Amino acid sequence: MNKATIPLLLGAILIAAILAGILVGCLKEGTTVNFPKDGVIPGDSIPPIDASAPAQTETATFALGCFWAPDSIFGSLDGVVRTRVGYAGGTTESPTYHNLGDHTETIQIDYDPTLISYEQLLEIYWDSHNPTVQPWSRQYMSIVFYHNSEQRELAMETKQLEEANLGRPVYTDIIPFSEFYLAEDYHQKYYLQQVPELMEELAAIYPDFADFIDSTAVARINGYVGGHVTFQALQEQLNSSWPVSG
Ligand code: MHO
Repeated sequence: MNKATIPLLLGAILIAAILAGILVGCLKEGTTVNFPKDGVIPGDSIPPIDASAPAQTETATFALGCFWAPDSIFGSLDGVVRTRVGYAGGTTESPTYHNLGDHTETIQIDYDPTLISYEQLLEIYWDSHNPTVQPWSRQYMSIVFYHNSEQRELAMETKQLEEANLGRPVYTDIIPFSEFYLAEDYHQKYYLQQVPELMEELAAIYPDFADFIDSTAVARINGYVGGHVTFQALQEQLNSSWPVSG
């Protein structure tokens, strides 16, 4: 080895180390690395939590940026019966992800009001995004779509509290709910859909994708994949009948 090749060799090692660092960093960012995938779904039929879902639910509709993360966060909560993501707030007919028009990415939550309140959902809503940043597109607006006057009052009150606490204006619109357009299948429970091992098992239990979207068990598993439910809590949840206590 002559003297000229040593710096070259050192340079190559340095570049390799930097690339490896970037790669490891990226993997850490992901939601689908390093959690048990075996034994997540008990049995091969509809879990008890789904078989006993309450008939009486209320609905909350929120926009808080990209809908993938909120689907996982709200789906993890005791008292939340089902979640779905879609588009709302605009006038464009039949929006799609690539033809959103003036709509905003939105999550809709059916919940059991005897187990979780609208106020508690609002608390998580405010905690899960930064509404003091002016939205840079209609796709990612911060909006509370209220379904009744009680929801409207609570949204306005908590928005004021949020502004007082943060000491900055909160750019959240509070508007009446009108229409919700369900997003494409590949956006529903998006984090979970990135885990083929779990999706394979779930496809056998929910051959109809509409049932997959509406399942409480699937919402909780998506919460688990997003890191919002522990393995043990998930097992207890899936095996419980309503009312489920945390
Ligand atoms: N940062 C995400 C946003 C997707 S979300 C459905 C992406 O484009 O990968 O808007």
